[in-house]
Amino acid sequence: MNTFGQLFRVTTFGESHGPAIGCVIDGCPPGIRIEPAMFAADLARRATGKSRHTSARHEADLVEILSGAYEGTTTGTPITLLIRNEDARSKDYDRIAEQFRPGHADYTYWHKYGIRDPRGGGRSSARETTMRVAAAVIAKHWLDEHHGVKVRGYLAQIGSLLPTACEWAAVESNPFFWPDAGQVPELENYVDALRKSGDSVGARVTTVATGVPPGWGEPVYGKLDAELAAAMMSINAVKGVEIGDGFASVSQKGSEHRDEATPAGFLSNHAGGILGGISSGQAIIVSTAFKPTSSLRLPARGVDVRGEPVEIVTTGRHDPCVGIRATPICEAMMALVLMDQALRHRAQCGDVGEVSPRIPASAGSA
Ligand code: EPS
Repeated sequence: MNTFGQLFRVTTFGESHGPAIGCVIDGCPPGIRIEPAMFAADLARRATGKSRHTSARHEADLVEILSGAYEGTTTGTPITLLIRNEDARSKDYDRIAEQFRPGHADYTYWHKYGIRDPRGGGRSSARETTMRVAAAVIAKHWLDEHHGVKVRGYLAQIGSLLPTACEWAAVESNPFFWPDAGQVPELENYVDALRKSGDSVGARVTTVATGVPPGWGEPVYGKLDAELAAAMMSINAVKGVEIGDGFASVSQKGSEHRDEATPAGFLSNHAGGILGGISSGQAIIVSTAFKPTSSLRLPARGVDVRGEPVEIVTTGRHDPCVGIRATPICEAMMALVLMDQALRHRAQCGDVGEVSPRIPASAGSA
């Protein structure tokens, strides 16, 4: 399954070391401005080679629009976006072509398909996330223009390091998307030491959507929170997703967890902006856990395709923490879910007007 969404349907294709990666977006409304330059900023935020803290692969990530647009505007027909791969170094993968990296999808792809593209991990590479970010540029633009919805994220934890402050202004000023500018030197030292040691570490990304009106989502199958969880889980290396207080809700009392309100606004946001699978009008808050990268130069015990024991060492250009550049990917998946749910809501409930005064969203962002 390489297709995501019901009305705003995104299909991605391509391998990390193939000639190109791309996507087809079907069901996109007509009349949206679209030009190659508008993809550059978000693709650069996600890309490798932008700092010493991520993989050194250098891709220009230039988007070609092959269909679905006329004179810079979407026409309602399928949009095809293409990015050519220009800096693949496949020889890095020769020595592990017949081995399974411990903790990597090498093993499961092999047993599922009986064949795999070992070059750069093929489609199990983080490179696949590029097209999600590209497709979401259109979704982010539409959500903002039509509803004033803003989708943003930040790195909320790396290893055991937690931010000591949370300021949106700091997030885009450092290569980690870290919300506390004062801690960046500490982070740099931490990741430098990690990279030198040859090891990797996990991370947590928090993604927040503001401006979502109450009513988006489905009450049973297709709940907004279920689709957000599935969307985040579909990102390579994700091992956990929480909505609002998530697993902390387990130890809370009902009197603590419920979000009380006055006519001036909600007084808390433990629910993460979703009640009964439907947006409440508060900020939607999703937290996503990334596992440590499994491509390590530290030797590990493993087996090869013949079932023989081997010592596995992965060389090449790898991220010591894939979560460092995962913020734009989580934002993209949130935007794609919201765009799809907005169109579904418009289709079924577009005629339902304001039924009573809305409670202002006064709490719950970073
Ligand atoms: C990746 C390994 C590296 C990263 C890649 C993700 O690939 P390569 O060995 O080809 O340099 O550079 O990330 C990207 C290319 C990207 O655009 O995100 C992996 O194993 O997932």
